[in-house]
Amino acid sequence: MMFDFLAKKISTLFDRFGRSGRLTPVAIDDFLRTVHDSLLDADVPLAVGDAFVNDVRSVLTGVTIPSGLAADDFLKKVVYERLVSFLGGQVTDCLVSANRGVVLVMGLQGSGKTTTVAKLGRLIRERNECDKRSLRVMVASVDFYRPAAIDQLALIAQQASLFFYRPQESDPTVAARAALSYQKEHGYDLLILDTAGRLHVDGEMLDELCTIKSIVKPSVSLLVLDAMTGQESLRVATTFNEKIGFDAAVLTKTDSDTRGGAAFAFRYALKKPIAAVGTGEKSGDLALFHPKRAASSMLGMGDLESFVELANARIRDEDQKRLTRALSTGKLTLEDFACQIDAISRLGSISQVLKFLPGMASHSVSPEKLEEGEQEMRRFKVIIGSMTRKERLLPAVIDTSRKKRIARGAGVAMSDVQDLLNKFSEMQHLMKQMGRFGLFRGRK
Ligand SMILES: Nc1nc2c(ncn2[C@@H]2O[C@H](COP(=O)(O)OP(=O)(O)OP(=O)(O)O)[C@@H](O)[C@H]2O)c(=O)[nH]1
Ligand SMILES: [Mg+2]
Repeated sequence: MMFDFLAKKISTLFDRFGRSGRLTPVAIDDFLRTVHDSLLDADVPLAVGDAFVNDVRSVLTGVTIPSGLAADDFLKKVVYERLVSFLGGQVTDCLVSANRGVVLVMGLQGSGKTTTVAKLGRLIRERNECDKRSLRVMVASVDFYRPAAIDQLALIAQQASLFFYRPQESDPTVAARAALSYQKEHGYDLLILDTAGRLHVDGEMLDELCTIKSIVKPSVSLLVLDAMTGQESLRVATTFNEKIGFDAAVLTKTDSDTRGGAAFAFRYALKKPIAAVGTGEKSGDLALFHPKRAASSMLGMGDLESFVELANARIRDEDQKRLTRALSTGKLTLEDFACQIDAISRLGSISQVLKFLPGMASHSVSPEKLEEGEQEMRRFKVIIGSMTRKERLLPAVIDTSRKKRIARGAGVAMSDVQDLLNKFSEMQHLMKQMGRFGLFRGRK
C-alpha cells in the first residue's frame, strides 16, 4: 500500500497517551513534532508537513476531551478527520461519471499513460455495467514520438477487450481530429486518448497538448504521475496545471516502493483530487482513490469504511438497526451477538470480514485458522440457542450451574461456553470502540 510507510510510523504514536492519558500542551507538541518528522521522512514537502501539523494543532487547541472518550481515541479521531479532509474528503467522481465525450490522458514519459488508458477503459466500462448501463468505449493514441507506442496501446487494448482506433496520419493534431470524428460517426460514448510524453516538461510538448486539448475538448483531463518520482511530480503537476490545466491526477506504481509523500501532498499542493491509483501492471490494476480509506489505514484502523460499505449493502435492515442500536448505546447482548454471527455469514466468510478489521489488515491468517473460526461461529450459534432469553440479554447471570445446563443442551463442553463468553466480552469492547469513532452509521 502506498501509505504503508506513513502508516507504520503514525499508527504507533497514539499508544503513548494510553487510555487514561491526558492531552497536555507538552504531550501534544511532542506528538505533533513526531508526526511532522514522519511526514518529512516520507518525502512530504516541508510546507505541506507544516500545514498539516498546524491544522491538527488548531483543532486541538483549547479543546476538552468529550466525556467517555479516552485521550488516545480522541486524538486518533481528530487526526483521522484532518487526514480525510487533507487527502480530499470524498472520492472524486469525475471517472465514475465519465461516460461520454473524451478523456484526455497526459503525463511525462514512462509515467504510465498508455497502461492507464487501458485500465481506465476497463474500469469505467465495468463501473457502468455495474449500474446496468452498457458503454461503448474506444481508445486511441496520438503518440508518434516514440516508435511502437501505438502498437503498445493496440496490444493492451485488445487484452482489455477495448476497441482500438489506429489513426492514418502521423501528425498528433490531425490524428486527434480523426479519432474524434471516428467516435462521432460510429457512436462511441467515450474516447480515451493517449498522448506522447517527454522526459522533462518542455515547450514543444506543452504546445502540442494545448492544441490537442482545444481540438478534442475533453470532458475530463487527467494527469498521470509516477508515485515513485516523489516531490518532482508535484513540480510537474504545477507546470501542467499552469500551462494546460487538468481535472484530476492518476498516481501510478503505488504498488512499488514509494513512501507516499507526493500522494499525501498532492491534493493540498494542487487543490485538485487524486482520482485513481495504479496498483500494478495489469489492466485490472486501477482503483478509485478513497481518502477515508487511506486515512483509516494510516492510523492502523483497518479499512473500516470498506467494511461498513459492504455491511450496508449486504446486511438486512433489521439486523443493521439492531447493531446500530447496540453500538450507539455500547450495550451488546448475546442476542445481538447471534444476529451478528448470522450477518457475518451473509457477508461471506470470516476471512472477508477479517481483512477489514482494525489491526487485522496486515496479518495473514492461515486457512486452518479460518476454518477453525468458522466452526467456532457455528458452535457459538448453537450455544446461544440453548440459553434462556434472560441469559442472552444479561450474560452476567450465567453462573456455573447455568453453564453446565447450557453446555449439556448444546452438546458441547463447559469450556466452550466459557470460551463464548470471553469472545463476547472482547467483541463488546471492539464494538464500543467502533461506535466511538462514529464509523458504524445506520443505513441512510
Ligand atoms: N508496477 C506498476 N507498473 C506500472 C503501473 N503503471 C504502469 N506501469 C509500468 O510502467 C511502464 C511504463 O508504462 P507506460 O504505460 O508505457 O507509460 P507511458 O507514460 O505511456 O510511457 P511513454 O509512452 O513512453 O511516455 C510499463 O512497464 C508499465 O507496465 C503501475 O501502476 N504499477
Ligand atoms: Mg505511452
